[in-house]
Amino acid sequence: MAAEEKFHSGFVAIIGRPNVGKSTLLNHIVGQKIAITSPKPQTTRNRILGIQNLENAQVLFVDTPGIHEAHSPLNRYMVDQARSAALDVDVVLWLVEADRPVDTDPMIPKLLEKSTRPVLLVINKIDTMPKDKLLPLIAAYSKICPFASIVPISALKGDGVEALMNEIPQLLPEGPRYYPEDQLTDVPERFIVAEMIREQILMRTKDEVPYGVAILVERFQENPVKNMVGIDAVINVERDSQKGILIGKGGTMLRQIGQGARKEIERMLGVKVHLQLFVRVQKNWTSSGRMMKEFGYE
Ligand SMILES: Nc1nc2c(ncn2[C@@H]2O[C@H](COP(=O)(O)OP(=O)(O)O)[C@@H](O)[C@H]2O)c(=O)[nH]1
Ligand SMILES: [Mg+2]
Repeated sequence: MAAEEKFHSGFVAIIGRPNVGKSTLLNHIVGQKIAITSPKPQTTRNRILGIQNLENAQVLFVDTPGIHEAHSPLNRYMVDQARSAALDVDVVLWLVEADRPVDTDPMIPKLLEKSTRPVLLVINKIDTMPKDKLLPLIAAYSKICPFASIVPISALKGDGVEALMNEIPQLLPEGPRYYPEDQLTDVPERFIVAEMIREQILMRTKDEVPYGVAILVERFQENPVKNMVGIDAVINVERDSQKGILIGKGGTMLRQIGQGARKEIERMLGVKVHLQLFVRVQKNWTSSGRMMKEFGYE
């Protein structure tokens, strides 16, 4: 028998400031939308696993909330998720944006100092800047930390992602395939459904409204005979005024949120979906540990 190549597996955290494109990269890697994205910061609230199956490796990517100065309990929870993921993995991908000046905030370098794991600096969104600006940017970043390498990419267009992926398996320890080959994530469909509803709210509302919502899927009922799924979900908000905004004049806003989310959910599940949304006020839930826990942020 020919000598078999060793199998590698392990965890790779995708970290960075809010909005740099972490979830966009995760979706591109697994080839399916498992993490919601938006132009607003603090879109991602939880760690989300994306599984990449290769012939000789299984790479477990962990998408994380953006690292920032957090003040509210919910934001502190989010940043804690990211910080612990960064220290808990085999490889760290630190994403920064190409169209921004060099990120000199010491928060992330200080965090990475605590880890002995290799860190790859990923310069994302290179589609938004002239090519001749790239080399000076790489040179400037290389002074910040001893990176295992610096890789420019566009997570949106896919440029450079393959080069980035080629670097990763060799940095992982030898290990088994932890998850079956056809599995893309460990989060339940219900979670992704709730996130897709929240994504529509991020797209369609502004100011503090999207930051005050938590979605609970109360019913997820498969009907194999009709080949459809019935879903009831509650949008919890912090204040009466937010409830009014989310329902909108004559219910138009809630209808738009429902239609947009239903399309995304149907694409994911591959069946017809009947989606019913309700809005409920849970006064100041983002500062209540008990309610945060109830909504899955614990
Ligand atoms: N032009 C461009 N936009 C990107 C790229 N990657 C992400 N974005 C956009 O940046 C915004 C934030 O992306 P998201 O993945 O939610 O960022 P996260 O907060 O780091 O997870 C979204 O509007 C994305 O479409 C990229 O490579 N190029
Ligand atoms: Mg994200």
